[in-house]
Parts: sequence; structure tokens; C-alpha cells
Amino acid sequence: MEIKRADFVTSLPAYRDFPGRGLPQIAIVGKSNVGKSSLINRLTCRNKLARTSATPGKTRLINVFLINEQFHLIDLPGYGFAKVDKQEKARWGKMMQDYFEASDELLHVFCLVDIRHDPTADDIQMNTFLRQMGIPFTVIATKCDKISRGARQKQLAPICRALLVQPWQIICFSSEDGTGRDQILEEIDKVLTPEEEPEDIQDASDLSDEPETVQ
Ligand SMILES: Nc1nc2c(ncn2[C@@H]2O[C@H](COP(=O)(O)OP(=O)(O)O)[C@@H](O)[C@H]2O)c(=O)[nH]1
Ligand SMILES: [Mg+2]
Repeated sequence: MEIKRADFVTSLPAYRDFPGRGLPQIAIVGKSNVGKSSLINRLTCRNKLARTSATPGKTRLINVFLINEQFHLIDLPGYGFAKVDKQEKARWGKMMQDYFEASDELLHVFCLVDIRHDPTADDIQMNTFLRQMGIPFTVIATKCDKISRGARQKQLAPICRALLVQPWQIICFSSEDGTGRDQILEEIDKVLTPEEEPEDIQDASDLSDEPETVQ
């Protein structure tokens, strides 16, 4: 797909305030500073659409973007920032749970992990949560410009082990040089295009129609 238009819609302290408008949603999760906002900017070719920050833990809001007037991209608040108290963590957890439970329009989640580091306990918890909820996801390994091409495959091994995915299911991405952008756009296309009905099911429905035509 080609992104022709990208608009910031709103920042929400709680998801229940968002009407959704029946448009499909794709959400982005990952720890603070992993590159969520940078990915949105690179994907949309808009440098300042999503605010990026070198200081982890700044975004505690759900940011909603409208892409091609076709679907909503949801930038969820990052987890795993160091200097937060229990109360703040609990508030974050509730916000995420509310979102995943309330969003009927959510089709897919992009789970971002830094290619240079092993997934954290929080990454694993998020992964388990998505599996339990039956929400389809794609793992994206960010900041791949920071390591050599040759080292990438090796770096994927601990990510695969922790998040129970195969290396070929992971998209290596860099918001610096655009590596992986096309793959992400392809994935979005797949997510937004409903699968065709398998032929054998169509055949079965043809058969069940038959008695009516005979009558
Ligand atoms: N080299 C490099 N730096 C990145 C990349 N993605 C993000 N960053 C930097 O990492 C920091 C955090 O990025 P940001 O997008 O704000 O992370 P967020 O907290 O997950 O939204 C910023 O200083 C970015 O410039 C990347 O692909 N390559
Ligand atoms: Mg951000």
C-alpha cells in the first residue's frame, strides 16, 4: 500500500472516549524508547507526525492517527520505563487492558522490540497477553541500522525464543534508513484485505442452495 494521507486525530487518556467510527485499527506496542513514534513518522513520511523523544516514558496517552482515511493507527503508551512508581504502572496496565478489551475494531498489533537487546519481562508479558486474547501480531525488530547486516540474523535468535516466533516472521526495521518499511506496508495491506473464502466452503454453500432451486 501507499500512504497518501496521514492525520493526527487525537490523544486520549482513556480509550472509552474514542468513538472509533467503525474504521479498522492497527496498534503499536513496545517499551518506551523502542521507536514507536519514529516508526509512525517513517511509515507516513511525516517527520513530526508522532512526537519522538530521547527521554523514555514521556507518552502516557493513546495517540490516534488516521491513515488514507481508511484505518486508524494507534500509538499505545510504552512500558518498562525505569522511574515510575507502582501507581503509575497500575494506571498504565489498566489503560492497556481497557483498550484491548474495548477496541472491537482492532485487527492487528505491531510489537516492537529493539534488535540489540533480549526481550524484557514486559515484552514477554505483552506477548503472552496478545496470545491469550487471540489478537494477531507481528514482531518488528527496531533500530536495525545500529548493527551490521550480518549480525542481524544472530540477534533475532533470542527474540524468537522469548516471543515464540520464527525468524522469517520478524520484520527488521530502521526509521533511520527505511529498512523494512515496504514489508510493514505489505503487512498492513494483508491485514486490511479480508481473506477470500476458501473454495471448498463456497462449494458447500452452492450445494445447500440446490434444494431451493429444485423447488
Ligand atoms: N538509530 C536509530 N534510532 C532510532 C530508531 N528509531 C528510534 N530511534 C531513536 O530512539 C529514540 C526513541 O524513539 P521514539 O520513536 O520516540 O520511541 P518511542 O518511545 O517508542 O515512541 C529517539 O531518540 C529516536 O531518534 C532507529 O530505527 N534507528
Ligand atoms: Mg512515542
